[in-house]
Amino acid sequence: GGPASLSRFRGALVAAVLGDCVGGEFEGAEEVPMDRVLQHLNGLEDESRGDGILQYSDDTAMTRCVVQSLLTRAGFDEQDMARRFAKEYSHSPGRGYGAGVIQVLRKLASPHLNDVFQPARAQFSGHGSFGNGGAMRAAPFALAFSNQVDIRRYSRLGAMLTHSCSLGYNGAVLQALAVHLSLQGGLELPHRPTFINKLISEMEAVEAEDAARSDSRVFSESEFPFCDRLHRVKDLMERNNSVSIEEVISELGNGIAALHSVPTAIFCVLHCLEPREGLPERYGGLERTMAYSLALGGDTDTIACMAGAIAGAHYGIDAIPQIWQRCCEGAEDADINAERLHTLYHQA
Ligand code: 8NA
Ligand code: MG
Ligand code: MG
Repeated sequence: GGPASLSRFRGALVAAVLGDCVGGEFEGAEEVPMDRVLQHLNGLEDESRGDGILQYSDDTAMTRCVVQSLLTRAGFDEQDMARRFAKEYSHSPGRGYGAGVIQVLRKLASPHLNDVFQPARAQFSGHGSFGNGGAMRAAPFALAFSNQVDIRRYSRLGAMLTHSCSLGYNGAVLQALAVHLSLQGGLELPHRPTFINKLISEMEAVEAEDAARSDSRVFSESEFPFCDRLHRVKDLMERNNSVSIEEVISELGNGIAALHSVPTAIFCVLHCLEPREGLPERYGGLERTMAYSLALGGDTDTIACMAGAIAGAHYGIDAIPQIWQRCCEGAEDADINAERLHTLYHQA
């Protein structure tokens, strides 16, 4: 479909759920041989498999809250979004939330809370969380708002409800911008070389802010940490087929920090735009992106969820095997909500 077509909205939201559900199998595993990944994915195609539906985790649980809030309020409302996070957590606390964010979610449930950003600011001795929990739920901001100023502003605020460190919330901004550019056709062949350059120049402005500069110093990162990682993504891309999984992990990371996972997810999508050795020839780009993300190990559900959103916005819904969709809890809801977001996006 053309830029911002319904198919792209559906692809983004459904593939994010898929990445979370399918990636859960390997979350936290240090080494994941591609054989095991392909075995897992092939298993989804076996109608008679006994293990039933794959459940979604915190990534999708919180994404659903973001989506519902943006739709119900027809825009960003921090009180409403915070309430939904708290309610979702108290209803289903066993979805695999990060160890720190649980404290925030408990405090957000208090009816006496005036400043909904305060609990997040109190995390980690006042430094705030740099986890990828803000970025994993950032895609809907790119599906609700059409202009980059709104996307930047609201993806940042949405993340700050739990992640007040710039190394956390700027990961959400980067993820939302990547989905936005993909939705606009930024990964179509003629535009590909500019995709990463645009992200770098956007993040240069984002990371020039005082808060980002001071957080980088506190955590001994370089002055423009996300930009630096995006430059590494570009270098790896230019090396094309000669990049090993080990190098991707050591250059970009596969961990629970936003800095060690959002650029990684972006790399997965870019790398899998073309057929790759070791991946089945029958796979299309979206299937390649999923398989490759899982083979990196580490925070697989979240990296596959973020890569899924970016890739899904590029390939559209028809690129996602229906049999995969049927295996994943929440895929159908995501499809319905994508249509509602598409309407909201084109109304505004
Ligand atoms: P979070 O805010 O609790 O952050 C996750 C973890 O990162 C914390 O528990 C800390 O260990 C560490 N961390 C974050 N900020 C700081 C800081 N300023 N100083 C020191 N340590 C810090 O949770 P989140 O919402 O960001 O979640 C991140 C990931 O954890 C998600 O992928 C989610 O799925 C979850 N998770 C990951 C695994 C895994 O093995 N990869 C397992 C279970 C849950
Ligand atoms: Mg998870
Ligand atoms: Mg995770």
